Amino acid sequence: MSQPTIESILNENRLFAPPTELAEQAHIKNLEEYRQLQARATTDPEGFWGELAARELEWFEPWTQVLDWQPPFAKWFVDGKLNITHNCLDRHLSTWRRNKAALIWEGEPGDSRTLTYAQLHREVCQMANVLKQLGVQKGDRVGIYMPMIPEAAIALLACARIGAPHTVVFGGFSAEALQNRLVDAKAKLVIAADGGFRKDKTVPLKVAVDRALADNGAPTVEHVLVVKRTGEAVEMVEGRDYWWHDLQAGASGTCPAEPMDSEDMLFILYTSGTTGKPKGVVHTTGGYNLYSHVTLKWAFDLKDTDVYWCTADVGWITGHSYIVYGPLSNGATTLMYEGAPRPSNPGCLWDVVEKYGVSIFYTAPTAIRALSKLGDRYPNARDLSSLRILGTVGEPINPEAWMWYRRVIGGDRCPIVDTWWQTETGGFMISPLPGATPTKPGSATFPFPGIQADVVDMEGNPVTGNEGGYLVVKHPWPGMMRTVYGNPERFRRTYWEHIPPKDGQYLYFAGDGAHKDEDGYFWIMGRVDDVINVAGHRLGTMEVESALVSHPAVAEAAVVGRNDEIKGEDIFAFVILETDRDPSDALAAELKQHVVREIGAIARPGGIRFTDVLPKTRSGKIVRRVLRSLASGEEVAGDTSTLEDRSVLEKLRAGE
Ligand code: 6R9
Repeated sequence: MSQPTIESILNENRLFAPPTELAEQAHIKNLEEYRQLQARATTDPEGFWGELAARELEWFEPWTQVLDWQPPFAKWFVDGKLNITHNCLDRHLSTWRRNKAALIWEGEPGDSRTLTYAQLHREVCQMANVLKQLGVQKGDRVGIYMPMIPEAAIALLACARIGAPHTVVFGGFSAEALQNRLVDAKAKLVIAADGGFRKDKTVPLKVAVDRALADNGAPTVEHVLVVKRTGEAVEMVEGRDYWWHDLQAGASGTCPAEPMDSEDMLFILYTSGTTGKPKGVVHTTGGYNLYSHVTLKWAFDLKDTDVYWCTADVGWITGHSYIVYGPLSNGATTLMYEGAPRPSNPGCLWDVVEKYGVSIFYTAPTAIRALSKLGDRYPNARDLSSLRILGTVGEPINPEAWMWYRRVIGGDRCPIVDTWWQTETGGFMISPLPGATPTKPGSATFPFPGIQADVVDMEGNPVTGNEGGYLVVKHPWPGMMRTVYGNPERFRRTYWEHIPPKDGQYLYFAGDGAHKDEDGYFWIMGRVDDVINVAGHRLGTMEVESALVSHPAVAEAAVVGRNDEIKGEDIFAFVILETDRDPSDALAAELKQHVVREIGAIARPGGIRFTDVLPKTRSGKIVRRVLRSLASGEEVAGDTSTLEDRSVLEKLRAGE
């Protein structure tokens, strides 16, 4: 083999069967059923997706062709007409769900609101009319820069209602990041708030919008619509800025859903590349509606009786697919929380679970590790018995964090659904089905029905056994991104040209390392860009980090390669200790030995640095690129605008 693959050294054999009672009532009840679906989808993908699209969604006009595939460009449900907000709202109004809670919202200061389907529909229609009144037409892009308040969901849906693609920018991003995205998307209007509450502080947002628009910084933006959230003083520019509540007061609650072509753009969402400017990932209407709907329904076994809570931010794809569109399309109750664990209330998540009787809880490994560091006392102080399924997304989850999640939060009773996917994929790609799939801690298990995923080398040959390789998808799927906004060549280059077509099949390159074990379980090993090359052995970051986290003193770890004259690269580990442990040379030596014991001498960290902070994106992913520079004593290069907290850099530089 001319190109090196990635070696797997993790040894994890625990297996957890789906709970019997849950399986009996699940949408997909056993592995046999999963295999049948998968076999059908593989032999007849168009029949499989076409049937689901007809059964799960309402269409204004039917499609003439399920898939038009001109690699790497796909069209799904060609000529079909629909509106995703009709599927998320209107179709529920003629059923008993009319007065069911669609959105339950809990604000950080303790305020709360519940909107039924009828109420949500009305507010979405009002804002859709306001957008029209401000000159927004079908096809115009709208920027959204908001905290986690109901108006954020309403804003997305109002745009979709009139066919104006939205582009949500994380409320945590800087004015500069906002400006770049508004310029790239040529946004006509921005929906923002005065500010939001986060971790006991107010975060000003309108100020950042003003800065982004100053000196004609985003010349296409004509108006700014501002929700009053924190109540702090903001400057309103005459003729440009309007208060949401002022315009809502005069707006009609009726607004027909614009008939959209299945392939009309629904939204652009920017993902940060490590180099170059962020890519505008484009999703369209029909395929995305179906895919976010059916993945949530099956992977979380979503039922009408569930109270479903995803802790993501709407500025992340997880918020789009699994706080707003997926749950509402299913007629579910979706919970939205403005807050985050904070010094004044470390147990706030469990308060919310108890208060609303949350039955499905979906969060990120970073949160699970932070929560487990706080110990069992906060979750133990609340009644979590309403929970029946737990999910995770965003990074590989270390087996020990998985076990803690299962034991302490799930009471050893709830299946853990580890969902591997990306902004680009629109929805879950590799994930257990809680009634069907026996789970292994740290594995995302099997491809979702209809997804043909594999692990291959650089030539596209499948790799097996302990050998890891590159995660690819071999057949288009309805939720896939369609292009990079304004740059189809970048789309082709980034995702379709790393690995050549194999046997006439184009391979989507996800940029993640993975391996498949002898039972066919997929294990995600981390980003290919982060692979460490030690004396010719290519190691993924996840396995070494998991070995460190399995030591009782370690709460969180991040490993990177540091240049080494002899070995090429040497493993350097950044380690956050459990609250009750102190750093020492003896402990560093013990941790190195621990890694050797767990996975072998090859993975022995050359250096360990104890720290209290790690650089993370707002969605909780460790930014190893930054750590790599720090470990090698180099300047931090590349885009740091997506870091949640840039003061972390200063702290790490100062040796904290
Ligand atoms: C949904 C989302 C995508 C990248 C992806 C991978 C990592 C996400 C994961 C996971 C291991 C999981 N990732 N889920 N790695 N196990 N369950 O996170 O989208 O922000 O675009 O990030 O996140 O590296 O390639 P996005």
